[in-house]
Amino acid sequence: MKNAIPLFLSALFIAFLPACKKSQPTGQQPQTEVIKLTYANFPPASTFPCVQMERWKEEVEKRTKGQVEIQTFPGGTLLEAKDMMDGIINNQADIGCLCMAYQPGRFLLTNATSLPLKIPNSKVGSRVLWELYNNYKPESFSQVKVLTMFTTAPSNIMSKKAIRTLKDIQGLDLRASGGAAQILKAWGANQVGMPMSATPEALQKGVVQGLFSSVEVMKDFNYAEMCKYVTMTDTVIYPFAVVMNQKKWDALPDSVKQVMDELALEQAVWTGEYMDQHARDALEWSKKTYQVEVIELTPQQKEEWNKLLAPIMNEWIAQAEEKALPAKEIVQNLQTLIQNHSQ
Ligand code: DTR
Repeated sequence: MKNAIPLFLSALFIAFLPACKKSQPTGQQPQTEVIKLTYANFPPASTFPCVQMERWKEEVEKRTKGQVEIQTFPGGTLLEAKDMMDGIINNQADIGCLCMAYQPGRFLLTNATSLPLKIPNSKVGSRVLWELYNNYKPESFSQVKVLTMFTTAPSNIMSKKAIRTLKDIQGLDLRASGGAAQILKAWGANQVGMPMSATPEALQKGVVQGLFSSVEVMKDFNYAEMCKYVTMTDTVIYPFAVVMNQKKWDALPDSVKQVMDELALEQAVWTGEYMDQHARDALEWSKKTYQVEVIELTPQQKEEWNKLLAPIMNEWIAQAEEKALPAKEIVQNLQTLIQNHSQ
């Protein structure tokens, strides 16, 4: 009986030893949990929206030292083009990349970047769009966290038949979306609207005779095989956004939020530079690989084509004023931003 108490205490100590060990790792930092996020995109993996997605993923994983892991879903495997915004709001994916032109009314303010304002390239376009968004913080993005924005390079006509004059484009079935669609109509084409992801089939089946977009798609979608002509109009850009579910964003540690916020403008510029270079490369590749003919318009022709676009601006202003937006001020702001960033 005399030894019972120390014996009992030693048994108790031995029993609790493993538990103590678990809660006090010797000299180790407590392991932070890995944050796993999903990122949805609508076009195939080889296209520029997905190339920028992979770059952003890599940078975030590197800069958070592995605290964040991002699983990417290209090709509409998680969310399709037009479902992107609602899919992110409803948390079907944590992050999503969307093309604003596919829902022109929904993203009216930022789609002003698709007006014929002569944005010279994607780098300028991306900076202008990001600044415009930050200046006005449009209602259409109020339910999500915006991680970055960027634009395409200016649009050109890729077609199965040569388009050398305005006469050649009359009544031709050409594909475009959003602001660019208005431009095709103004030139007299029969504009057919659909997201880029639906275009390869439409071209193959002959539903459309060509499309209006930045020309990197000649290579990335192999359109050069079917579209043997590119008419250089260098008109409007298409704006894109990368958005995140608000609750998922709110739950992130401040250090991770800081990494993503610091990456926003850098990513816009990176994507702009990538797009501009890739558009040039794709055109060269198309000429070499499929003997694509690049048709340049004369300065007089350019003037004639541009003249037809004047009413588009007034239509957008009327539409925006109807929604109580300071439309003229927005256009002025855009013009200033384009000028500043083009220098
Ligand atoms: N020009 C727009 C957007 C766009 C340009 N290149 C790609 C590649 C993949 C998806 C979309 C886009 C368009 O015509 O849809």
